[in-house]
Amino acid sequence: MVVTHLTSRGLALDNSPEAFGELLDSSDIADNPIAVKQRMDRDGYVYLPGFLNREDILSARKVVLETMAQNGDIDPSFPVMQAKAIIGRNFDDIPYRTKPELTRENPWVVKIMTEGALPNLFREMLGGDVRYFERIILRARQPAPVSGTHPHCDSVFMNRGTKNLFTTWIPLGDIPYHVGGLMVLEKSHHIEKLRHEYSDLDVDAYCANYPDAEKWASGELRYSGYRSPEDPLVWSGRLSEDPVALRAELGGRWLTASFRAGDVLIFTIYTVHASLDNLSDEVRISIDTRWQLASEEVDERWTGPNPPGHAPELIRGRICH
Ligand SMILES: O=C(O)CCC(=O)C(=O)O
Repeated sequence: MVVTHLTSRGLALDNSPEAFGELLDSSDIADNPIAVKQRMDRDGYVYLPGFLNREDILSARKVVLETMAQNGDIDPSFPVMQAKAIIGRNFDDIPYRTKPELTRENPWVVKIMTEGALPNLFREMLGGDVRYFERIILRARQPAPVSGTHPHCDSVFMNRGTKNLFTTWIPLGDIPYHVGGLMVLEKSHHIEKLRHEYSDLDVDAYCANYPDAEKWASGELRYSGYRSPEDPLVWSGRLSEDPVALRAELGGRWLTASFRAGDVLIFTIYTVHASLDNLSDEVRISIDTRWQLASEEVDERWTGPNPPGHAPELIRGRICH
């Protein structure tokens, strides 16, 4: 692996062998769901290069990029599939994130989620009928100075149902290191302190036994713990602002890969992850989806024909200690 000058959140990553490495390629066990489950328990993630049909992924990408081209968010002087960024243009990617026609109604995404390799793997791995969250997130990550995703665990966004829940991160296109793919913090799912403190928090909850509870309940205040520098009233779910310091504190290595269309990275809701900054001249496109047993409790924010997401009516009070 030749990786130099990679950054995350604008900070140079320590690329020494103790601090940084490659995701383990598990394609040799892809057809053995028991082994996949064991590896998930051991490592907190399973990386399956080439597991999905590359052509389906590229078709899903095309649907997304054609919309972005129509909106003037990628450079029209290049072929649409290159997703060339427009220098100096910083668009808001939030409207893309859950847009149904690009995510849960994108026919190629539907195909990936309902046919073949992915549902079969989860069915076998979890030992029963499975479902995925209808709220699928699309990321259209622009080149730096827009930053990679801050370190977090998915638990704080989706822990109102079963915890036996898995994220699949799916690059919609090739994402070599400098385009800024996902990275997971090695063995972080085993860190007890994180599992029982940070991971138990809920981005849509406030402390009902604190004096300002009324203000939270009325929606005047919104956040529950760690403040986001961009909006001090919203907790963004961040575990840290600094992936380099976080790794030094928690140990393990940041693990990533030069991703290709067709790869899938699966991880637990307790696995700390973040992403590299996009140091290229193209927009980085990926989706993230969630899977669980159909028989287990679901998080209402992420499910249903029109998942409400982090809607104000779903804010809850909790007893804080
Ligand atoms: O794609 C990214 O940068 C972040 C993805 C993520 O946080 C997730 O899949 O849970």
